[in-house]
Amino acid sequence: IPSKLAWWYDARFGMFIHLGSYSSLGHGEWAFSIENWNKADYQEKVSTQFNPSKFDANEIVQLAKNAGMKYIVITAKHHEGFSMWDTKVKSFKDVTGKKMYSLPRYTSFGKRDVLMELKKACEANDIKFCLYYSILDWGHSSQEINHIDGGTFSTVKSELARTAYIRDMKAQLKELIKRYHPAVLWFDGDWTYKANNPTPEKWWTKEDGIDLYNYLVKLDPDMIINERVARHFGLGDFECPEQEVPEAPRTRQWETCQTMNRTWGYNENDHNYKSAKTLIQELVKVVSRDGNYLLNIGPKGDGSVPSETADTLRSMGNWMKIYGAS
Ligand code: FUL
Repeated sequence: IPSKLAWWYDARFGMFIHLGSYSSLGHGEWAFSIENWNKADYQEKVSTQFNPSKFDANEIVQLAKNAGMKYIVITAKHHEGFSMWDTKVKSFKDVTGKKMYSLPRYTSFGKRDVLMELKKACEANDIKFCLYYSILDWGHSSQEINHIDGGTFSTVKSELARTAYIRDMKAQLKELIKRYHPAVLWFDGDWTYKANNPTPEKWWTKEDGIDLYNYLVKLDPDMIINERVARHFGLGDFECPEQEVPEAPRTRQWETCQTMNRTWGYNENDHNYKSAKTLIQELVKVVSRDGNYLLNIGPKGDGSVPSETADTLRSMGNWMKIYGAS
């Protein structure tokens, strides 16, 4: 195992947190796409309403710690393009181009920094703080959401727009690294499509993934980066099977991410929660096959943790206290 992965490999069990402006709508983190919102309506009617005033970093970290989790990965920016921190990178504005499209600037939430609150609570409890970042961005002026061949992609308007977006994305990532020093940068949204192109050619390429990885490790050589920096090319430091446990043995480190119900972001209509028993069995299977397990919670739009989720984490903690390694 590469030495920078030692703590992560040892950790085995982490918490994923999907929190973004989609949480306020309560239809899951893909609502923008599934419900066919246009940018302006989504931003005006959904994002402005986001107000996670009940977000309690200590409560969340205690839930994680009690369940035996050793790291937390929270969404800094999901596919919708809404930044959870006070980004200064100018192009991350709303569709009118007048307002920064971020939690402290676009909502009535105020100036609290939820990522910093979580980072501090993590540090106080010996939990590693990590960030998720979506490469594709349905809210950014360089891109449009497009439904092609049964999939949802982001298309770029031009090569110029593509290059400028990648430059700005790197600037955002630099902000995140300088401000929050995430132990893991967990990329996602590397599936893209070139506009007006009859062949399924991506605007985000393997070369872009390599370039981004090199850029990031120069900023922080200890930072761990997942394979979704550009999937299927063996890039990054670990693989991310989603909601499945691969057969062992694997050639390199991996982490299965899993939801508690069926979406990652809060979905008020989905009460189909997996039982603590099911999740514990999966955790055991993952660890027995030498993987890591990243179990998701989707706080509500007001930042609070759904009671079903908190209960499940507590039950898992009860099991972990008897059978889990400390
Ligand atoms: C997927 C995303 O599209 C989901 O919304 C979620 O973030 C999951 C972990 O990765 O690819």
